[in-house]
Amino acid sequence: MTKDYKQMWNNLDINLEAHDGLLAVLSDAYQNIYLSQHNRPEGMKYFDFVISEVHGLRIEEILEAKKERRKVIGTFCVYVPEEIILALDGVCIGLCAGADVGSDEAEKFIPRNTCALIKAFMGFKLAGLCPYIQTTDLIVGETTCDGKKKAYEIFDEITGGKMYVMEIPNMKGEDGRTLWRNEVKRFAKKLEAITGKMIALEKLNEASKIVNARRKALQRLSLLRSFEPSPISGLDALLINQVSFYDDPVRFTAKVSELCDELDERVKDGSGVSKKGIPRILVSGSPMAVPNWKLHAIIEGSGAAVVGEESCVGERNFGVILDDGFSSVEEGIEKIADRYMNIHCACFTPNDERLSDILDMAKRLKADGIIHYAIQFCTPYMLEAFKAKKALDNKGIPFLRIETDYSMEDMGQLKTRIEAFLEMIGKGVRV
Ligand code: BJ8
Repeated sequence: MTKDYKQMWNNLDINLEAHDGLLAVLSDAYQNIYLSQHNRPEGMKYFDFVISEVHGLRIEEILEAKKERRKVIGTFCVYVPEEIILALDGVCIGLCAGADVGSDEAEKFIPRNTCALIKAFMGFKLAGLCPYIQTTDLIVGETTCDGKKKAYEIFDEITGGKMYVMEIPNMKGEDGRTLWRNEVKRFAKKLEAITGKMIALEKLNEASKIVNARRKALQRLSLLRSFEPSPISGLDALLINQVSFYDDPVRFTAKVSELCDELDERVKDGSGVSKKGIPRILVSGSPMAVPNWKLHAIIEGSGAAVVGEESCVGERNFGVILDDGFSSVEEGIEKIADRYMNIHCACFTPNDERLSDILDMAKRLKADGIIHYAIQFCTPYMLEAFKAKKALDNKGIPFLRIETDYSMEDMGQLKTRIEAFLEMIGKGVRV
């Protein structure tokens, strides 16, 4: 941290003692997992800095934005249309949900066997550990999985009525699309009401360009990982994707582009972060919110390279570019709604498009195997893993199914399974 933020946290009702403990654990984990990596690109220094200031400088920036009467909108899902938030001068923030904190408190409100991500966002709030939640004017939920849907009802009470829930259809037929378009319109009206502004065409076009530019920068980063050896570690790429949910979008895009220029040079030189010939792994499944680095750390610590994430903290967030340049606000809202319906979350049925996405990514990124990651008790991804395995078996692509939570208790067991998987890939054996 560049300075002492205690007064700011105190004003936000943060539990200072517990928060100090959290930052100490985070800093140790970052040192061990990230800063111990070799041959990292220079451009990662910016992202190291952002992480070191995760509850400091960025919170200060958000509080400055609030002084300018800008509204802060917290989210938990990549279906929330950020363009509309930005068009109304809002700040869009992905809320803390990636660490095992406050679970004792959370379990007073939700069952023990709830997925770690839901438990975490409840826990962060109940334990007074997330300054982002404290800055929000509105928290946007979505009817994706049952766990989130029901947890949002409780979260609304805990946050003093800050929740707003968007209805996401379960199926992508015409009725589902119509429902979703109406939901996006309802969301736009809600934001207009809380900001006291009307969406202007120019602002909507400008916001769409900002979000698209970030998507394109992340696509460029993804493409660079297709080279062998990969010019950046999977851990670093995961971190960049995690940071994309709360950094200022324009600054973030500029920094990712600078980093990609550096990675371009590495590719030209044929240099990378690891040796050529090591197993290349695509991770697919539930999202990994910051600071969930567990699986990547085990895979890369076992001598493989993670070359992509078929995940909402990854390709599902940036894979589809919005058809921007609208001639009316109405056209913009409809195109925005349609763009988001092209995200293939396991909450939809059927969801065969996701299987095609996994196969496409495996091919494009030259993956030698897929590790399917489901957060324990995440029913949509745990179940969809079976269909994914069948689709990959049919193509002869090795597949390993992992279910885990945020705790470190199963690290040894996971490492053993992953090492065995990598060994089989190395011998060209199908799993
Ligand atoms: S679009 S994946 S961000 S809903 S891990 S809470 S699904 S039980 S996060 Fe998600 Fe949007 Fe879908 Fe992506 Fe439920 Fe699973 Fe928990 Fe999950």
